Amino acid sequence: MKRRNFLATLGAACVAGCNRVADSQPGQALLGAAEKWHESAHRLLTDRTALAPEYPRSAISPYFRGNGSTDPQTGGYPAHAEEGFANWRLTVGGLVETPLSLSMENIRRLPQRTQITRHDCVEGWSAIGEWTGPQLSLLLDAAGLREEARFIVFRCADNLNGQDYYESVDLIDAYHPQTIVAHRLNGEPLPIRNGAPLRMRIERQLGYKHAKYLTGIEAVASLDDIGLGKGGYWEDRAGYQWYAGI
Ligand SMILES: Nc1nc2c(c(=O)[nH]1)N[C@H]1C(S)=C(S)[C@@H](COP(=O)(O)O)O[C@H]1N2
Ligand SMILES: [Mo]
Repeated sequence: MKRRNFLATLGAACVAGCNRVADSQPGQALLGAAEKWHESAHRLLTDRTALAPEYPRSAISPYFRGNGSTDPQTGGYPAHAEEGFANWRLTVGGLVETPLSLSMENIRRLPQRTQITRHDCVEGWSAIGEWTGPQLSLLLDAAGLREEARFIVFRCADNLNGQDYYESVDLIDAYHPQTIVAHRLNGEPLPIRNGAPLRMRIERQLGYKHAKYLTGIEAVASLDDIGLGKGGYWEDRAGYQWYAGI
């Protein structure tokens, strides 16, 4: 736990204090070096397939706050919300053998995993919640990843300051047993503020990696041509680390 907190704090300290540094050329190099250091140190110190801690029901936070987008007004989202997300679809595409388009019913009928975990946001808050949904690995295996696939990109319905939110992970996190496509929080369908009707839970990564309002899952060989090329909304804009392992 100490090590986990240490690494989380390291990430948090940098994000809070490094925005100005991130704008300068030497700053970029420094952040790049720091990220590489974090990634390799983390690889040495931890087994990336190890499970994140899980908690008893008594530890669940009474209120799981929403952060970032909490009520999207784009991508047809308000209309979906009005009909209780009855016609929401999740696509699985890119470098796969069989592209999928799944209904909420399809997703609810898959084998489910439930886990009580702690969410750590770089802005300095945490919350514990119980999440339920199928493992991402099930969906990827159902679609059949092609050999060239190296990363999984998550597409979202919301738009922050005019740009679509997105995120990505490598295949180690994509196939981690606690990486799930969650549709329930604390036994109820996801509230809108927490990403209804579907959001990622990637328990070995910091909060911004957990894409909410999930519309698509895309297998790619490179992140260069996705968004601005850094692998995520905040990575593109604020110099957040792409590898946000905890
Ligand atoms: N689509 C989308 N996903 C997102 C965000 C967002 O603004 N849009 N914010 C991220 C951040 S910074 C955090 S901490 C968590 C917050 O999840 P919560 O709203 O359930 O607390 O969602 C992450 N996923
Ligand atoms: Mo966050």
